[in-house]
Amino acid sequence: PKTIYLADYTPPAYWVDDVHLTFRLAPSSTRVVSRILFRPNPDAPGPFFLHGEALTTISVRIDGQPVSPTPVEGGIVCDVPDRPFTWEAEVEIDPQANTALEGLYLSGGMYCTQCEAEGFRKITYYPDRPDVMAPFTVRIEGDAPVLLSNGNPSGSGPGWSEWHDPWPKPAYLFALVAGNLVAHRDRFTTRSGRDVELAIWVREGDLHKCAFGMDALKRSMVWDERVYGREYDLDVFNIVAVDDFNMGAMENKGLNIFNASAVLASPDTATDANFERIESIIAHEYFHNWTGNRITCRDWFQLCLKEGLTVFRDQQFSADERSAPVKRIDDVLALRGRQFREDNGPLAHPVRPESFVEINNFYTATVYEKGAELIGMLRRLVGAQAYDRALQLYFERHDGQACTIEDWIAVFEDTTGRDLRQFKRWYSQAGTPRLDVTDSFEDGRYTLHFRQHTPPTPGQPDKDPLVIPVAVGLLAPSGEEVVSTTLLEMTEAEQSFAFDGLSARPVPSLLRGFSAPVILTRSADNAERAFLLAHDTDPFNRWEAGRALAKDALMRMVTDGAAPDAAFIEALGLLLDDDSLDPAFRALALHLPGQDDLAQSLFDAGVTPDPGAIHAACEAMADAMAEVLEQRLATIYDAMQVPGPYSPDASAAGRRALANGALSLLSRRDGAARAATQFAAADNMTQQLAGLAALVRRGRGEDALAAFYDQWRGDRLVLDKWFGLQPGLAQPQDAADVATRLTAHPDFDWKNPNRFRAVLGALAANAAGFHHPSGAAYTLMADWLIRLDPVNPQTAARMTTVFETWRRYDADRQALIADALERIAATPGLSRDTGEMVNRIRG
Ligand code: BAL
Ligand code: ZN
Repeated sequence: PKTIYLADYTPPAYWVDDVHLTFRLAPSSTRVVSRILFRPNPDAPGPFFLHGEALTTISVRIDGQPVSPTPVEGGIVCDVPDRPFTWEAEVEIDPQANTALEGLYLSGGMYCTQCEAEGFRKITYYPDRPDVMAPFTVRIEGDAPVLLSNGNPSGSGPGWSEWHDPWPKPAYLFALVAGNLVAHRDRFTTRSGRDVELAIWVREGDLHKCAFGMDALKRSMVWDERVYGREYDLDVFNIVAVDDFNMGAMENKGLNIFNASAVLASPDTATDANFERIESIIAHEYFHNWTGNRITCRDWFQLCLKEGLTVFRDQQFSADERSAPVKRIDDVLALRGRQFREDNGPLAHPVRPESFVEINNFYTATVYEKGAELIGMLRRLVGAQAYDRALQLYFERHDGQACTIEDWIAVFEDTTGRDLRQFKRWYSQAGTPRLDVTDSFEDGRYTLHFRQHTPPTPGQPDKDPLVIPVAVGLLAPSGEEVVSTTLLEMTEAEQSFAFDGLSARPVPSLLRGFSAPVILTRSADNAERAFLLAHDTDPFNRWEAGRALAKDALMRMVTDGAAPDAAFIEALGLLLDDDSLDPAFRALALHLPGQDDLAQSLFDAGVTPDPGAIHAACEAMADAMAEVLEQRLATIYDAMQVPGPYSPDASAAGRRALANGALSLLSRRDGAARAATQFAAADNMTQQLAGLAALVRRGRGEDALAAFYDQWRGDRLVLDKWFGLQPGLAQPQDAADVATRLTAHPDFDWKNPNRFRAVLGALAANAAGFHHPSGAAYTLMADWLIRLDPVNPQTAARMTTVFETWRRYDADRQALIADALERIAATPGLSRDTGEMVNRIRG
């Protein structure tokens, strides 16, 4: 397979001025008729090439005259006139056979599309690249009652509908949906007075699950007007829920298509976490209308231009709608859990990669989440007001264009006069920087010494110093803050910053709010951490101090056989008792660090992690916490019960999170009696699932699992929870067996990405189970990846990342994983997607 390089980018040889498509829908023989106005690009003359894959050509004409294009790899070439001309083609495609869920496919009898990144070429011949933008008119003929496409409806009758999208867009934003759907409708009036009809289209039985998504959409529309000055620009905004979908959702112009799990929610079927995720994904896709659609990417190497920015915007939205500190902690947990893991392994790549084999493999935590961190750092460095001005310039200057990171950086340079060349290294340099800190105090002067260092990553042995914004506060020994949050700008490999006029050596609170995506190393002692846990004014660092204490205690248990640290548990108890603290914040503090996170920290400290020992340490720590804090936890459990009907709002969700954190620990003391009661009495999914999880964890879940299955077997999204919970919570020695049994279950519809991920993804997330020395989970995973790959390469390739940490482990585990990877790599006909991933992971 061919590697594609950013350095090889050339502009398109032909522009498109207008697109007209007619679809005659039939499950295995859909006809697509295209009429496209092309115009040669005088700045980049070249052959006339159109992408096309799995298309049966019926006819092609140029300016009405039949022509015979020549098939070439990935498409066709054709002799064309040296002037604007009309291309007309009729092709036949087979949506029913399309299990890859890319292009036009059928999901439960409903036609839908997914074109990002390169799916449009499976629909018709076209320059399927994001820098070719055009207005589209689409006519759909089919017997489904609902026929949708992008833009505004421009006509309809029995068996047909027509749509016109006036905003020039790249083909990856094309969408079509046809099916037996019903709408949850609403309206929105933009601040300049445009009336917009809103609809969420679902199967009839899901109509009661749309209200929250609609509310989130309207809140997103208001927020983008208020915060970014961005208004919606069509008469309709349609969202469709689809069962079979590779991603979370897709921002097609005016017709967002959502994985059902990312939009459908009712109190009885969705957890608080589901509601929160839905709110953020609805916002994310809506915000793409400006950051992605009106201004798109020149090429796929610039993916972070729209994704990093849109993630940053959806994070800002959630922080405004909910608790900002809790949101920041959640986002950093996700960043460390997924992006740091990626950055520290064989799949590390820059936020703007320089090459790829299959672009679908680069929809990564690095492009998305680290991409968002870069925007946050820029905003911190230039200040909120300059950020706002730069964004307005971005929207004015680039509306209707396909842009690059250079364009993005330029609006900040032009607005602020700053030279951002060094900052731009963040886009090209992979790996998580380490920031080592030491300090000194003399004659009232406190000095912080920083040293930055980014370890080598594949293809990048040497790294240059980055601009690192370090937000710092200083606390006096009394606990009083003597220097409020100050932003230090580190630009050198080593740099010192001094604070004068201090009467005593202060305690530093470093990297407040997690001001840069780095790993901070400082030989802080636990007394200092306990001090910050008690006194820091920065909520993120307060949480961070507690987490550092927990991590230190757990690592000592693993490496030295230490007992659970009584001082840590006592500090945690004080925090839990502090009713002035947000319950959601206390719930986060109660969570022990993840076992994968501990494995990486041990590895970084030069210890080969043993997942079984890590699991045992976490269990012993949880037992000790439950024993010591039992009375407090019982009080909290009772006090945090939320009376009245269920509401997914942040305050109620925070109380439930704290109560359920307490429940999980209390189940170790009460024979899971509270969990059984809660499970039986629950009137919402958050409570029901927390009860079930606690029962399963304690080995008392058999009856509850059976009851849950009987209750929810008709609801695909809830059944995914049932499938995921079991391998996720199984004891290490049982996890592979549990997953094997589930994959033989009649409801294991493995071609559905959500169901596949529910079982295999949950197995991999159970670190001690996945890495059990038997190697059974590795074998099971490889078997299923080999089976899924020819059916759905994109989802199979994504799942290979479960092996990305393999170099951390001992020789026996490495040998077992190497065998699994070797077996996948040797599979005849392996997809480009999975082939690239396995090769990169093997290194
Ligand atoms: N553009 C792919 C899905 C998303 O990031 O919104
Ligand atoms: Zn996105």
